[in-house]
Amino acid sequence: MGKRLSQSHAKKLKALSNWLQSLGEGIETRYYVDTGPIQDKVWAQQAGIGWIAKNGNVITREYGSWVFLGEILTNLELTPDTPHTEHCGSCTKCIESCPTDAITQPFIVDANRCIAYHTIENRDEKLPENIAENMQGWVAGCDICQDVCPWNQRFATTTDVEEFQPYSGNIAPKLIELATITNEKWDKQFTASALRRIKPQMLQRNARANLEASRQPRE
Ligand code: B12
Ligand code: SF4
Ligand code: SF4
Repeated sequence: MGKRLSQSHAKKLKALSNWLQSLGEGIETRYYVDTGPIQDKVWAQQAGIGWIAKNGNVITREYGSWVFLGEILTNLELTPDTPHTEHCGSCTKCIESCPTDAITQPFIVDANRCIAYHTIENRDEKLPENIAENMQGWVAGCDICQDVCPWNQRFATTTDVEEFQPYSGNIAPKLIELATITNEKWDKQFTASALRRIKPQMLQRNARANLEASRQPRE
């Protein structure tokens, strides 16, 4: 995932950090939200928030895997929660649904085969063939292995936090427009958004790969 998450997550962590520090003298805090060399998922499971699932994401009972993970490091003595147990059971839906076979074994995602990696992080001019041919409409990340997950389909509730809603102008953009997006339009459309990690040239490349794949006859 990109290093630049929406500022609203950091704001909430900052407020909680400030409150923790106000509890006494000498209390130190440091917070991260996809921003530091720290294993977000491992600590989420240890803290009882959810479990690391076969699709590589942490699943919570309340919101499924539709959560960003953040943490605060502190010297404040706290009573730990119980680590979460794993509840994927015998399900393998995510593994079967990944169009590029990126989940090479349960719990292991091979980033080199993952559409999310290539759309967000790969800066090459061209995408590898097995990715370009199987994008299924994705231009910024990929949620297929989460969309098919029963925990997301059946149990996840939608957030009521206003700042976590998507920017209205960014919902369902047209591939044909993204394929030729100018630097100016990109700058205007993706202000202060996690999507800024995907530079205009990358968005163009990703959109074009989708358009080309939809023109190819499937065998
Ligand atoms: C690098 C990274 C990526 C990379 C690489 C992921 C990968 N699996 O290699 C890419 C760009 C592909 C990526 C994609 C996505 N990411 Co990302 N990503 C990260 C990041 C920055 C670090 C994860 C990491 O590398 N950890 C270190 C490695 C060692 O851990 P790991 O990959 O989880 O591996 C564990 C197991 O897989 C296992 N393991 C790994 N390799 C091997 C090998 C063997 C032999 C064995 C036995 C075990 C094993 O052990 C590890 C420890 O438990 C975290 C943020 C953070 N700081 O934690 C976000 C994070 C994991 N990403 C996140 C998100 C949202 C996504 C996407 C959904 C974004 C999107 N919509 O496209 C996709 C999902 C792809 C997927 N199915 O996992 C969220 C997940 C939220 C959640 N509910 O869990 C995180 C936590 C960011 C955040 N703070 O919210 N991501
Ligand atoms: S994010 Fe997409 S490409 Fe990556 S493992 Fe999940 S389904 Fe496969
Ligand atoms: S689809 Fe099934 S196996 Fe994959 S993460 Fe969800 S519950 Fe686990």
